[in-house]
Amino acid sequence: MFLERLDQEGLGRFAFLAYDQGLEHGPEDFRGNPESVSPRFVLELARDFGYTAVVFQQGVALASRRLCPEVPRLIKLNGKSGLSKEDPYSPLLCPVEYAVGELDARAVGYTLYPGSEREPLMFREFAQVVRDAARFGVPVVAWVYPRGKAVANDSTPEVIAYAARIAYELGADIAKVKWPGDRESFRWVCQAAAETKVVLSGGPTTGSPQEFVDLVNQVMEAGGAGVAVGRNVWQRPLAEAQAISKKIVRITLGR
Ligand code: FBP
Repeated sequence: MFLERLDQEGLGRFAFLAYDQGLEHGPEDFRGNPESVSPRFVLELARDFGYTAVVFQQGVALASRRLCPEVPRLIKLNGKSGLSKEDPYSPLLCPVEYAVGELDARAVGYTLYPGSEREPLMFREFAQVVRDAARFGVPVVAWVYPRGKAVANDSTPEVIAYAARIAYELGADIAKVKWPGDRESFRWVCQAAAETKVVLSGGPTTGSPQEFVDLVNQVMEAGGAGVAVGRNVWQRPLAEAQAISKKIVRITLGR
């Protein structure tokens, strides 16, 4: 519901620039391109190339509220560091009401780890997020990453299709999932998600920018609704980040 808050042209396609890795992975992710330590780097790319939205945690959103205010913000409501090795739980840190009212969220996001021992907690929190988002009129993006001791392999086509279906069953507007290995598997992932749109989660930076561009092409050919990409853009130096952004936005949004 309310996808028009993000997608005023009604394209049904999305290009998100994810920038929550400082919390999830730590600052090592920024080391190769120190300019990316500041959210200014991604905000200017999003503004100049027309990404659908940037993805920020509450703190980054607050600190950068006066930078490029015209760039839509997708506020990540839960999060965790990468330091714990337990079965993952990513707690709700920011209520939908605060994200919309104070941070001007055009959409909200939440990471689910199906298969984790703490799955029930996250499912309950997420179900509440879906209801709150409907009340405040914003769409919900679910990061769905099956993970934990019970999940032997999180990248099989079956597991990723299950992830996409979970997003649909719980009421997400958009599911963000990992690459299942090939285009035909991704097609099934998109079908399994029924009305929920499916976007690709970028993953670690590929050797060449073209490798990632090829992946984005396959996603769109398979019926995907776009990408939510981070490192494959902002781990590259500015000129390369600009060049790949131009291609990503052209392939996904057609502009
Ligand atoms: P990338 O494109 O950099 O992979 O970002 C996508 C993303 O989902 C981020 O939003 C998140 O911080 C990160 O990946 C989580 O990655 P993981 O938990 O798989 O290490």
